[in-house]
Amino acid sequence: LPPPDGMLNHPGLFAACLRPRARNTHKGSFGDVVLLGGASGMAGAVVLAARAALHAGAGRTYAAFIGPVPVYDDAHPELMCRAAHEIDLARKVVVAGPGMGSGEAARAALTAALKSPMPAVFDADALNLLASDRSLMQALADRGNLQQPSLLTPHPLEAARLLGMKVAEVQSDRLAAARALAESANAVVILKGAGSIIAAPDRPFVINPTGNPALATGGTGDVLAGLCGALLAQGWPAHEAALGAAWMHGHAADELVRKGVGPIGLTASELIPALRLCLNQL
Ligand code: B4P
Ligand code: MG
Repeated sequence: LPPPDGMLNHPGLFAACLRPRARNTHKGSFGDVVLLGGASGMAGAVVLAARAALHAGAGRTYAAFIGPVPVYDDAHPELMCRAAHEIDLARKVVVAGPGMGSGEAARAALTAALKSPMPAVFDADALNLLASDRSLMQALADRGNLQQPSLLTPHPLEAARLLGMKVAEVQSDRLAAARALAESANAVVILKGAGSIIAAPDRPFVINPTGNPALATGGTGDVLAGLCGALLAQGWPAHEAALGAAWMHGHAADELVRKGVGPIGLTASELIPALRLCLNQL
């Protein structure tokens, strides 16, 4: 990606997906996304991902909880809160993993997500579950054969678990690790960290130039996953969604740091409206 040149620079590799909204349009045109996670004690992860999807333009956003279901999100009553075992995944982009846990209910929810014909994002505990079970990993690879796009968003520890390596091995050759994972999962991969790598089978890799250490705080990964889901719901192809999400996530953090909101003390919640600004300015 070219480095940013002011807020209105168009990052060339995903510029074609940045289209103005038609005047005569409605929420059905911007897709449904369901954020699947939120085991007991980890509800915040799925709420952050859902708020990110909402602010990134998804038409309808559902937060589906493995654990106790809040009546609604106080700060964002626009979000529809559901129990994970009750959510109807038909015609919804799924983002599985934020705060999902690793119990039987999480496994059942992930199994359902893997069967969805819609594009899907797998993050956090969904990746850890995939790493622990060959049959789930096979189901993921099968999605690619069926032209059901999958996007994986591992941090280096999650990538190491998926590849059966140590974190140091992943970090010593991040390009090779991202490529190996994209091949074995038959999916688009964002290997996160300073200089996130976007890899996909049969595509050249891309190193994302945006972002900074302000992002090294809890919840920013959940925000990235929600952003990926919203872009997929709005019809972005998986590779472009990965490029755009990684670039905008980092760029929003760079802009916040420029204004003094970080590098110390940036919160994942503050990143969300900055992402909306970035998308609208692009
Ligand atoms: P978890 O407990 O699994 O953390 P999490 O819930 O996934 O956190 P979150 O979702 O908020 O953040 P994520 O990393 O997904 O465990 C984290 C553990 O994994 C760490 O304790 C560590 O052991 C290991 N780990 C994670 N990252 C590592 C790394 N880079 N090197 C070695 N070990 C690592 O998402 C964070 C987001 O912020 C990503 O988009 C990332 O690209 C971005 N980001 C973070 N630091 C950045 C930086 N310096 N520059 C640019 N972007 C950065
Ligand atoms: Mg994470």
